[in-house]
Amino acid sequence: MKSILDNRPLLAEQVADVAEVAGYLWQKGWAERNGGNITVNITDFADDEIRNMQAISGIIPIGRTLPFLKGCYFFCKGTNKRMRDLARRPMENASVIRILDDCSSYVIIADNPVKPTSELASHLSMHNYLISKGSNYKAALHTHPIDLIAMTHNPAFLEKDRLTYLLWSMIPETRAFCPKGLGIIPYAMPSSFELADATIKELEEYDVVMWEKHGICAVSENITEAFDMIDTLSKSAQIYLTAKQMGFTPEGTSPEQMEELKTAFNLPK
Ligand code: 2HA
Ligand code: ZN
Repeated sequence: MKSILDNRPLLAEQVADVAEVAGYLWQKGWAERNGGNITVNITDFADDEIRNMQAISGIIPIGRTLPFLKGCYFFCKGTNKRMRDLARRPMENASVIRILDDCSSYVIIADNPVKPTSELASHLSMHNYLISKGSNYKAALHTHPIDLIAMTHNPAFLEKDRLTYLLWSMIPETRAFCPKGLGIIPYAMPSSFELADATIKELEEYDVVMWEKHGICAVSENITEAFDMIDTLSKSAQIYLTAKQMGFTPEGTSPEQMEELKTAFNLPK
């Protein structure tokens, strides 16, 4: 079967990276059934032939107008599709969409008419925000990490930057590789515009945000970096949890050690 990836090695590489990350999400137990979603802005790979490709779906409304997405192309995991299937057969479990000139609707152009993720409103709102800020970020990842979600069931951890400092203090890497910390978004209905709006508000300050009692969302230059930030935060959560299971509260690195790290790595916060 003909694929949009044929003779486009750079685009194929992007899709292979998504498939690799989708496999990790499943292996980590963060992607039950159809849990989680991935979108990548692939507009840079849209050559003339892609721009002229016929739609293979009708026109589908986004539900809002996102002016910075005019003429953009996204690779999107399909709604109701499983991460473990995306890992094995990415082009059957995802699709490429074109945002139309009205900036409030899209069509699917390849390879199959797979309707994009239920969290498309949040994902496209995030991409619109990132482009408006001149960001070079192209990837958005939402997943359900057990340890980090469990922490959001404790109201004490929902205070601004409480989890950020706790997780940073478990292992120096977390501060170095997730330097803006972890934003917290109060519970909102999955797939809602309320959740989308709260998410883009927090992106002003963070690259990774928790959706209370639901999951996590990260944006980055590429899907691998987005995954790595969540993986690093989850490692810290695991260290905290392991110490708690051993019967003690972990000491955490001291404020002086944190400050030293901030200076050495030239960190923003
Ligand atoms: O795609 O995770 O938040 C399934 C979800 C919705
Ligand atoms: Zn979810």
